[in-house]
Amino acid sequence: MNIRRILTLVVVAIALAGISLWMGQQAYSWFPPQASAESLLVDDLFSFLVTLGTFIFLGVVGTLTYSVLFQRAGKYDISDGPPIEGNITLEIVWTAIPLALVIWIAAYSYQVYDQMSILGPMEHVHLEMATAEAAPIEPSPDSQMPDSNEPIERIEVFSRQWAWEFRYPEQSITSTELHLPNNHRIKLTLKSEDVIHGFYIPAFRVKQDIIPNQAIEFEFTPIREGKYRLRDSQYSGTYFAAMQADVVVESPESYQQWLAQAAVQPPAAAYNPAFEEYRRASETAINAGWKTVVPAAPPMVNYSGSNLQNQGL
Ligand SMILES: [Cu+2]
Repeated sequence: MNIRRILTLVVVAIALAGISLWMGQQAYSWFPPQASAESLLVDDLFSFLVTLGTFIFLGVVGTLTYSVLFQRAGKYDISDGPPIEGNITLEIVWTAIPLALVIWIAAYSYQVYDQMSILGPMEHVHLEMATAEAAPIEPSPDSQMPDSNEPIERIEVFSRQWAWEFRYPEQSITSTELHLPNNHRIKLTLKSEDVIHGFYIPAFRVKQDIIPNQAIEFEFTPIREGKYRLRDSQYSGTYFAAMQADVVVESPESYQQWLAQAAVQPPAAAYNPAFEEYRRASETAINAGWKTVVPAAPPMVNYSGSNLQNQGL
């Protein structure tokens, strides 16, 4: 290969890298807002994967296009190509590069999961042992995670066909709207009373299956005030689509105010779209012929978000 060719290749590679980096930056621009510390980690990982993927895609498709356009055989040339066989260097290079990339992706993903502390039971045991030794956990400067001294809000999440119910055990408040203080570590205990449901808040980039007869601990940190949507990520039956709730992230002061207000409200049945739809369907004379699980009664809560009704759910 002469110098000119090598230079051309280097320039093309740099241009591709630039385009790939730009693509990586654009990759999550259409996502919901980054409302939790975890969302920054997840989006960075996503951006990294898109950058790598774009570089490989453009490299491969570009080479193919170049060959098709500029390396064509002559019009009536039906001879075979040159008999190339065996190239140890090439074999080593095209094994080593993908291997390095896969290890890089795996290490980076592991690191993200580690920072999100969602590595499963083994890892939790490990972490508890670490705190028992009373070793000071030094906050890494590049970490988005708040340090361990921050107060943790413990909230219980009950899922059932088809409703979400949130319980604040210290204040004995129940709600169908999840209120969270901004910039605080949240520890949820996820429980299901019937089938598998999935706890999913797209703006937080967190998703966790909820398994019946298990209390699943789940942590994250909201970092942006606003109203977000909690969805069920596991299909759980007829009125699955109605299984949504509002998540309100507010300043710690407003959160305390909300708790105080909710605490004095007497429990009342919340509007439950699944239950309402089922009731209306069973009132009509037409028998559709299909069976469904009867929705659970509307949750009795101190506080129910009012806007589910307005959204026609
Ligand atoms: Cu569900």
